Amino acid sequence: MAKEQVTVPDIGGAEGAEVIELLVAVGDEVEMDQGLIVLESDKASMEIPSTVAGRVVELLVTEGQELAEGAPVAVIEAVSGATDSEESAGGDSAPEPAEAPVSVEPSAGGESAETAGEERPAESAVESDQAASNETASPEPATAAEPPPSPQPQASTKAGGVYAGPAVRKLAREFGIDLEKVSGTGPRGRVVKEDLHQYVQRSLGGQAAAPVAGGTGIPPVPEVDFTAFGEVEVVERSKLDKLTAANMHRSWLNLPHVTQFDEADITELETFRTSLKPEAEERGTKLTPMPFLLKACAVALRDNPRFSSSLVNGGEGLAQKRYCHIGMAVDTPVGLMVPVIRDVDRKTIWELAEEVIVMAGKARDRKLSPAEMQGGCFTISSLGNIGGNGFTPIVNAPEVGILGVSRAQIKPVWDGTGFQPRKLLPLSLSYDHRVINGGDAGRFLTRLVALLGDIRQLVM
Ligand code: CAO
Repeated sequence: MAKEQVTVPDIGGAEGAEVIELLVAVGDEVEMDQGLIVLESDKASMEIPSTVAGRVVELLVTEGQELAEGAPVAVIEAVSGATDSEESAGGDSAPEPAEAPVSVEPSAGGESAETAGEERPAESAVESDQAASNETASPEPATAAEPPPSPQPQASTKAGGVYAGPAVRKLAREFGIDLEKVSGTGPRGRVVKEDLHQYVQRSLGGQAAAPVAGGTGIPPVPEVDFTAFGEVEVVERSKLDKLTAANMHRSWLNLPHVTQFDEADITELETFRTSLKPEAEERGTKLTPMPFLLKACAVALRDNPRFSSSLVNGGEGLAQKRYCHIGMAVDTPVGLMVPVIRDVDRKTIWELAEEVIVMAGKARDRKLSPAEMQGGCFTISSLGNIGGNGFTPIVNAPEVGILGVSRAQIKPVWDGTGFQPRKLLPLSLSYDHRVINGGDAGRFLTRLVALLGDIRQLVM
């Protein structure tokens, strides 16, 4: 029977992604598109799927190994002649580039979809590149000098319910540390070397001296046996859910958050938008407030460039971004995802309207590539179609600002002589107080409110 070598497909530019889990062992029968291994880069976790149905005859990787595009993963003895590559390229064994799809982890309910057997070339529970680069506790590198653990294909980095790389496991063994007792601060709650250092420091009585900056040293919430109170069903969380949770937790612990609130009078904007609905229909698109919000944010960011920066060099410098890419939080059945709309400042309202629909659709269909979720300068999270008066969004670090948008409502507004019915849009701006001060935020929000109140200014 034909043997096919499965290699790492296009993983969205990720260099040196680490093998964090082997999903199959030699001898296992696998389906086409079934995940063989899980790779984790600083941008994403993704399963590398089999390009053929058959039996695993050789696993060419071990946990902790770093792989790049084209690296061999496994040899599969095909049960039938049909393979991805043969179908698409007349027998060329090079795999199609993986579409790294999101099944949100933010950001996309990866796991449920995963377990439902969705046919995605590579599932990627993606965190923003910025978020990843902001980690104070960086994942331990898999060094070439350190021999990988003996190849045990069934061993998982999640053994015992704990995510940790081989180097960390080795270190934990050497110190006799039970990894289950260590809180992980890496992506997806992964235990990294710094967590072990903190754990040892605390065990030696250094609790008071433990730095708070990395989010370690905080007392864990004790587990409760809820079955003591009634019937309970425990549902496995999706990868996307867990990745989102890790990103949120990291951002919340690392960034001093402040949120400011205001309301924009969008009465005229709404009149204008409504007047364009027939044209939108003719164009086969839909015009919601989102394209106007994107455009207004682009102008406010141009006028308040600190909101387009990120801390670098351990806080010694600020990277000032000269591009205008804005993330848009999308609520999907599997979790929260944040596609990034590029060059917002250079696009028309119609182009943005189209892109909002395309990106939201891709997010919901889990078709976003990692690249489409990276590179944002700022994020908009709109709950306008869902409801609520206001909320305090968590900054998508290492971005420094995020705009929360709630449901617009008609309210009476005093115009000096009487109350007028005006449509008011509640806005909440959260920011990293290490970079943005209250004055910066006040100016940004005031500018945004002015732009949305008089959209003619958007073209100035
Ligand atoms: N106030 C009142 N109505 C609003 C509104 C607001 N702030 N924002 C949108 N709407 C209306 C739209 O105008 C549209 O109605 P019409 O068809 O009559 O014009 C309707 O709500 C539906 O809009 P939409 O949701 O389809 O499109 P959108 O462009 O406003 O938003 C998207 C797109 C992807 C941002 C949105 O669908 C979404 O997923 N939001 C959730 C984001 C989220 O989960 N954030 C939380 C992150 S932190 O956990």
